[in-house]
Amino acid sequence: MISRRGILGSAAVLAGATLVSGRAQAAAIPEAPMMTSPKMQPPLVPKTGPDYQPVVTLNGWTLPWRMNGDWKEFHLVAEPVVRELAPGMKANLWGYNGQAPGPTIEAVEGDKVRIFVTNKLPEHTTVHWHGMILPNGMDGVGGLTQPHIPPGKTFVYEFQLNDSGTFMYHPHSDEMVQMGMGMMGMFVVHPRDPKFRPVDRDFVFVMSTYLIPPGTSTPKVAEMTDFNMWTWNSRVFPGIDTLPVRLGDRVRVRMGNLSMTSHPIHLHGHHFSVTCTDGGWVPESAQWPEATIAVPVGSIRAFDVVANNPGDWAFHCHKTHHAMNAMGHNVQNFIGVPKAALAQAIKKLAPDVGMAMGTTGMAMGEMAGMEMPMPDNTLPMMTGTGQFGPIEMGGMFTVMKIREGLARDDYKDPGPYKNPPGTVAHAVDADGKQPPRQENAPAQPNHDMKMPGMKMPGMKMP
Ligand SMILES: [Cu+2]
Repeated sequence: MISRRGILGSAAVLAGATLVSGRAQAAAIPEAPMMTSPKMQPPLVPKTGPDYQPVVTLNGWTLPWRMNGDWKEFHLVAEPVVRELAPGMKANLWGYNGQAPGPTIEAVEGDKVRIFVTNKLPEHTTVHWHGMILPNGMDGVGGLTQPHIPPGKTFVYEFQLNDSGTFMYHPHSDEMVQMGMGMMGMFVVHPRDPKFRPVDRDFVFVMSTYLIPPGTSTPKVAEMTDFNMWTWNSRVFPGIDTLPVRLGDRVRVRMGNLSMTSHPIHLHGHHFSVTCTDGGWVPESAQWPEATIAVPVGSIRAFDVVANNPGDWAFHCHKTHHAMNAMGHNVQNFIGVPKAALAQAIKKLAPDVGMAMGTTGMAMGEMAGMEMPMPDNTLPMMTGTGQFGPIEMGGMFTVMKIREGLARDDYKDPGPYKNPPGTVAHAVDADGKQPPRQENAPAQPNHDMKMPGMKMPGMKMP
């Protein structure tokens, strides 16, 4: 189409006429793509422009765009959505283009982006581009840098992406409600030079938390600390996609945190370094090895790891109550308490009192097996099954599955890992007796350990 920009020429646009150009273009708003599935969509390989390794979004998708002259155009629609947190539980959230979080936006360093935002919420909103260096009037802070976008209206943001890196977007209108309802998404800007820190697989997700009382489906957004759904891309275990990786791949995982607390994220079986934050790329000389990295509130941490250790590696938040679902909340500790008589007494007083921890902990019997009746639309506190039994997790937990010979673009869950024979922890034979223990514990540690009686295949006894 003929635009004022075409008449003025691109030099005039670069001189800072973004708003003028925006008005000229507003008559031709691109169609807003929609997503109905909470499943990880394949990476969106760029058909034009510089080449890059596109990201995959856990339980999410990348927002398609169109080129209009030298502008990359996107269309976000802010709206109420129903998001499945895991099979068995749906939540009424607010998000973008059919899902919460919104789709990942991907572009290339140097791109000029034009992002239309249509507000289909019952209240006004804005979009703030977290971490991005842009003109003040494009920063999306309602009242401060722009008028709020009223319900039913479409605004346009235009800016040039001067830096590559990992960023986020979220409202800066009625934030406690709108982010508490799930409005957020990731914004990845790839380096223009494809040789700058390339990776083979690039995963991205944003962390958010909700308080959704058991049996209900709408978050209590006024909560400050006491959340019960700890989510990656508004999904909880066992609903979070696994991260399938080919043995030897260089893998990047980009994690945003728009919840109200920090999350120490731990990957088993590997060491890695933080390579990028929402402030840009970390110089190699400033990186150090880690196995757990805290992602502070309102920040992004991306780490690069060489997937050189095959297996099913747990990948989770290390705050234990963040790897649990709602029923794990406010549970009374009854470890060591014989519970049968107590339960009878409590049932008479308050038939609906909910769950208490078992006499032996939560792992055995009714808790992990979840034979107890639960309210509708409520997930077990700990659930999921692996090849060796119950996994007993919830919330922020998934698995990086590293396999030999996966196809380069294969992101299907490869199933359970086939451990080489003799490499799985196993029971030992104590001849039917109790394994020996030291008889009289000395005041000082005894380093002279006797080794009587145990049969360990392959182990030489002195
Ligand atoms: Cu956490």
